[in-house]
Amino acid sequence: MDDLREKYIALIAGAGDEAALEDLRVQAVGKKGEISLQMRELGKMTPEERQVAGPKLNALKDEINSALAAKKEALADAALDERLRGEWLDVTLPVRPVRQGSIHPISQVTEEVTAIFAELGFSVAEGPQVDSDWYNFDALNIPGHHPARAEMDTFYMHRATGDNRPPHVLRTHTSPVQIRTMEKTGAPIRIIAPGRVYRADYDQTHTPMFHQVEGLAIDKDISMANLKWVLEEFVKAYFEVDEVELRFRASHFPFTEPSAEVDIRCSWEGGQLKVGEGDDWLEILGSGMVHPKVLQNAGVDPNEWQGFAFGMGIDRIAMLKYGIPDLRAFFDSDLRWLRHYGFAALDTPNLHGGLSR
Ligand code: 2NM
Repeated sequence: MDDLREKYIALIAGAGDEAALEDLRVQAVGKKGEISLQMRELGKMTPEERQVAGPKLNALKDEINSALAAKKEALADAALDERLRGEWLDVTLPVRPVRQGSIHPISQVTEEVTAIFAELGFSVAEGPQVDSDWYNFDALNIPGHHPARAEMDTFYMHRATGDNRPPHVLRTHTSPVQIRTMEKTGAPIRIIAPGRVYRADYDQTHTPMFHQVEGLAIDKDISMANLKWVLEEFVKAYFEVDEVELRFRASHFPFTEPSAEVDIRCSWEGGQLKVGEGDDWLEILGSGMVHPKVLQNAGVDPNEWQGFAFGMGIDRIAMLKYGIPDLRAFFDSDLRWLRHYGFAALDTPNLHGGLSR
């Protein structure tokens, strides 16, 4: 019995895996194993011999079973350790260099413009992109026969058959936002309204959806002089130059009186735009003093208040600043184009860090 014990304890200790251990279990304590065979011998013994040998055999069987169980657990632990060693990873390592998303130039420029006007005391106003023709046209003193209202320029929303109320439109400018703001908050006002606008037009220089930013300042003593200063500050900050020269050309808009288109002095040496120097003029925006009828329509008393307004194309000033030649590329969703012109996702434009780092 001592030989059996020694033999199996040694074999179990040396078993390399669970399969080898199972073979040993069958060989030792299985139905036809060595211990079971010894148990069968008990029948041939005298009762005295059996009383000594029986418990010893049982104890041996228990001992081998516990040795098998302990070894099985040790093997499982070793297997787990081995697996963990293989699967170890350092969660503090930096991430793999994945290609990161980038900011679309139109978003970047919208942020830049917003940051500049925020510094000048203007907050951002927003409104619906589908609006009534009252807010988009009538309130702005644009009469029913005006060419801007023509079917071919404006996207009209269809009504259910039999519904004869006036149609809604996709806003053709962000001015309806200014009207809604005047109605809602009253004067004084300093806001800009950036956003998408829609016109039924598509060629090299026009897309049916584009982006505008309009500004509005209403107070008791606002004049064209204030408009000129604000626009000079804006142009200097936006093009990141110290000096600019603006040229106001008399113009006509239904919603302003007087109205002016504004050019900035520039040069195009070597195809590269330089703002503030040279002999060329670049048209960048339209502006004027808000028409008294428009103030009236929006519930602001024109005998008490007056103000300036202006509007410009975000897409256009983005092309100018970042040298983007083709307007249509803005909306092609071509990732190669975006990787070329896109901006780092985390550096939001602000005036202190430099707008366009
Ligand atoms: C422009 C040019 C001139 C303008 C006017 C208004 C409002 F609602 F206050 F009357 N908002 N924007 C305006 C004035 C827009 O875009 C070329």
